[in-house]
Amino acid sequence: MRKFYQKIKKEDPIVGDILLKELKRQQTTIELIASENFVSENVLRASASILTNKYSEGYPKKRYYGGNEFIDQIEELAIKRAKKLFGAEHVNVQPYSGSPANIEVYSAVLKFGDTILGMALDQGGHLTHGHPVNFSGKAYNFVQYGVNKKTHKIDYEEIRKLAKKHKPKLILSGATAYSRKIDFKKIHKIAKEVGAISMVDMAHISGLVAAKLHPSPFPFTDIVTTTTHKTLRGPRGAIIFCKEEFAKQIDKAVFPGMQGGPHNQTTAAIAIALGEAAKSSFRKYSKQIIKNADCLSKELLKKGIKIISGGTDNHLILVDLTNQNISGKEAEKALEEIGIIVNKNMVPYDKRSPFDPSGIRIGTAAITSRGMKQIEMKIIANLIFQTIQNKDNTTIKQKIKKDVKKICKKFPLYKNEL
Ligand code: DSN
Repeated sequence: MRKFYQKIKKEDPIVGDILLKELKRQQTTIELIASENFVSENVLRASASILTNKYSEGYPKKRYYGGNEFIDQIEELAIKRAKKLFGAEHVNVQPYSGSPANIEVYSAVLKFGDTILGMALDQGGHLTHGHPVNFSGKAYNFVQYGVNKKTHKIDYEEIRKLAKKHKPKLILSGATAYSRKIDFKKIHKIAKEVGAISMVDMAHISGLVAAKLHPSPFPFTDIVTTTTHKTLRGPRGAIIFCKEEFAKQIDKAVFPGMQGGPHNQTTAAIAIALGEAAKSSFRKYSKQIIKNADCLSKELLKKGIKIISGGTDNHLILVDLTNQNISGKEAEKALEEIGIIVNKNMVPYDKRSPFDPSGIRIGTAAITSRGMKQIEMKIIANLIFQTIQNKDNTTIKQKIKKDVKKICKKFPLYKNEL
């Protein structure tokens, strides 16, 4: 891998040097961003492949450019694997990423101004689930639900009440900062009670769904979106799945409605990732992600750190720092200084601002890809705790930094030349 980037450095010293530095950063830090992962070497190879050279607007066998024989094969394969892995009726693998995928769904089945029920960002949702600064919140009339004030879990009765009151055309579930299982079936039933389309954005948990470790939104949900680079461990991209009745509208909304040429190198990498996710080793890996998150969460709780909803069922832990004399922003910074990478995050009913919220969000997918297990989770929990306690003590932080490097060395990342 180093050699690969050293070659770039010979021709373009500036870019080559940045790539080498980023490689070292990834190799020598503990990556706990809940939406990130480390892809396999084959996914990486395909992402950097010659398919980046090709234009192929349209869909397999219906392209606007010649020369797409092999591009058709790769896209058809990705579609076939996605259908099989999740049990979906129709699949579109062209969305550039999760945000465009969501907007493409809204534009496929709704009119501007229509009402959508979605989870608020500061309660665990996503920008594209109706935040006022996002296109979704400007173009559609979003009504937002959140989590219960006491349990910090989704309150399905609240969703039912809001659905009955506002009669949305679409009910959206899925989250970016919610650590519990989501009852997609219950939400689908509510949607049908009020005549709404049901939609699930399963981006964070799609790997766990593929591994049958989280209740699946298939086959009943009308439309499902996912990014491919989180627990699914693929390249940066997205997929839209839908029932056959929405297929034409969805495909039209993606191309030509929103996008131009698909990123074929990404499609190839998605096909590889879907192939990997169908293997029994992926289920074992996904089980370990959950075991690691559970262990890390319990270790932090033991140290008196508050965890939103009291624990986790998935890959994600939302840490509430309000009793720790440190804000989310300060914690993110102190942890980055010692080589542990997290993101500051709002906690439900946060009194602080999104720029300096009360929490941090932690995920275990990336470190599980490196091979770390419970024994490392105990050490990492202690390193997080020590850092939070000693945020201004440079000597202690220098020592913790050495411990982080030691763990990283034991779990090498991208040592092979690709
Ligand atoms: N940015 C992603 C996340 O961190 O959850 C969602 O798109």
